[in-house]
Amino acid sequence: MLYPILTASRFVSDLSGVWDFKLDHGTGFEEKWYEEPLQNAETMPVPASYNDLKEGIDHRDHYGWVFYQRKIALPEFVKGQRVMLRCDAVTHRAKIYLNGNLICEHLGGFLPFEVEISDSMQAGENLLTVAVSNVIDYTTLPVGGESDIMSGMLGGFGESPDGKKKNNPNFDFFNYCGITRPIRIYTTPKDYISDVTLVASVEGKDAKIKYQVETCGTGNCQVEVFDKAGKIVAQSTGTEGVLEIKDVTLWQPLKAYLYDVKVTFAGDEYTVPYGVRTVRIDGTKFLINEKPFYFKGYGKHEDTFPNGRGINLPMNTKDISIMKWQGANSFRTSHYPYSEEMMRLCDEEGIVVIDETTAVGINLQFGGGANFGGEKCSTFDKERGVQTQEHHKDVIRDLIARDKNHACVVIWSIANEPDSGSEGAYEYFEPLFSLARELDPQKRPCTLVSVQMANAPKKDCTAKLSDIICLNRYYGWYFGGPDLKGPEHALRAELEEWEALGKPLMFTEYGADTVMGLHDTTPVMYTEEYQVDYYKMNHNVFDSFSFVVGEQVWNFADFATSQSLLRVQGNKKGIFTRDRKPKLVAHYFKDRWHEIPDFNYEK
Ligand code: BDP
Repeated sequence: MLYPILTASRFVSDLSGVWDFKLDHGTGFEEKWYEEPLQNAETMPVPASYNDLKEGIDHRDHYGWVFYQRKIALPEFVKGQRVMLRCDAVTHRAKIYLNGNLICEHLGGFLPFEVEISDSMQAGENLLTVAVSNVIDYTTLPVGGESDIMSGMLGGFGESPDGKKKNNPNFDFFNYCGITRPIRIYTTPKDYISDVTLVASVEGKDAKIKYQVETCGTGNCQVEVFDKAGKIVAQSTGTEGVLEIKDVTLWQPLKAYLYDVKVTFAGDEYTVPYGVRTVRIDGTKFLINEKPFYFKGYGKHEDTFPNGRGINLPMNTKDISIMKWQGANSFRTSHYPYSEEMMRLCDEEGIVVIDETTAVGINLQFGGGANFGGEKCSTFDKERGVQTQEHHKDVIRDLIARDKNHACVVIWSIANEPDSGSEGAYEYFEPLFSLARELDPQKRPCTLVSVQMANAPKKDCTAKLSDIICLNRYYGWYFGGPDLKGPEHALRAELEEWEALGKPLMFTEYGADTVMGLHDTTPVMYTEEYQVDYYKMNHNVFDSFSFVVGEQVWNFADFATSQSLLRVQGNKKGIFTRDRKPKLVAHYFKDRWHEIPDFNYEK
């Protein structure tokens, strides 16, 4: 799906601003709130998560639907154009009404969707209502359980006396929701470009870009490639073909270079910024532009105060600046696709990205399998387990459709910490890997991010399915510690087993909760000194295996989670605090990562 941009043939109007808003305690649809202006509405900014923007648990812990509303109108000059309403992300489920009529429904909180409104708009003012639900369960991604993974084992008091239901995420980040990314109206001519697919190959100093343009209507198609100076370097006609660039400038990690690929069809124009680079795996090496790359970076979250998961452009820029300060070159979009603005920024800035789906929580063994009030149920149990596979396929389709042309994306992560060692896991995941491989025109490597379990190299279906093994390991935190000798030994023993597989392996999570300001001469857990020692121990091990091709810490910054005894106002594993102040360990990483080259680190 094309990102909405302003061109000579397309107009974009961003609907960001303050909308009317109302929490629905169960009567919104019955009373048809979408037909009339909302009564007793509150103000609410769009885009943002609503949870932290008003005081009290009614907003923060709301369960169910909320209604957003505003008036929209179309100016005369768009008459005769195709007019689209595009939502970049509504978390997790959306119903869109125009003048009281349902015009669109969407499931999944982190990917864009759109609906044509050319014929449903009336002259003058129109009432736009977006109803949003945050309810997660065993059919949604991410997955919600019957009991919170962090507090479930300790038991709550069940439902509250007033019958209020609760969201119980099967994952460790706050279930922020609302209209979290922009909603826009954009226009195209009636004959228009609907998609562009670009795949580059490099031979010597030259590159070939295979292109395919999808169109609606009739007209001639022309494609031109411009360099940074605005000079034409390649061109072709027709909706399919090859663009040849002589003496190409490659897109490199931290040394980005983007061409502008401009497509013209009938009266429509659209430009894709495009970086030429190659990615492939050779034995135990991960090659970018044919050179062995070493991932240095982070698992992240889209999580800031008070936006919640709402887009925060300044913080995206700040985060990338901090990454560069620290000598990092990459991150993973844990645990959902990030905004299109962030992906475009990473293309511009040369940050390498592992692009993850919303599949987090496909693991009913979390919290000791307490999801059924202590009664265990296997994750892929046909009747009682997760029912997410079809939706998971849709997410993979939509993610690849959105991000396929990004140079920054080098790996697709199919899921985070699923129950990939259990019965039924291979059958669940094999079709998903096949689908991703079939759909990605660039054939990037695929992985699933693997949870710590006993005997993983033998049991975990990632061994068979993934092109690169990605491990989340907590030796010295959840598993062992504070004495780090035992964990070091166990980590080494596990890596020796993975090595036999002959695939590259990287760490996508390892970390220790650390409360900024806690210090001790003898490192004890939660102090800044312990975090440093924890990472040093892990690096001792990583550095002795040449098939380890990367280290992404957990987490870039502290972040909000559900409340529980294990979480002190959120997850504190950040290298930085939530407001991006460095902990002691940030300086240790700065020294280490500036020493480690981006290429040819592991001999
Ligand atoms: C891993 C999860 C991540 C958590 C992390 C932790 O992938 O989402 O936040 O552990 O416990 O299991 O800090």
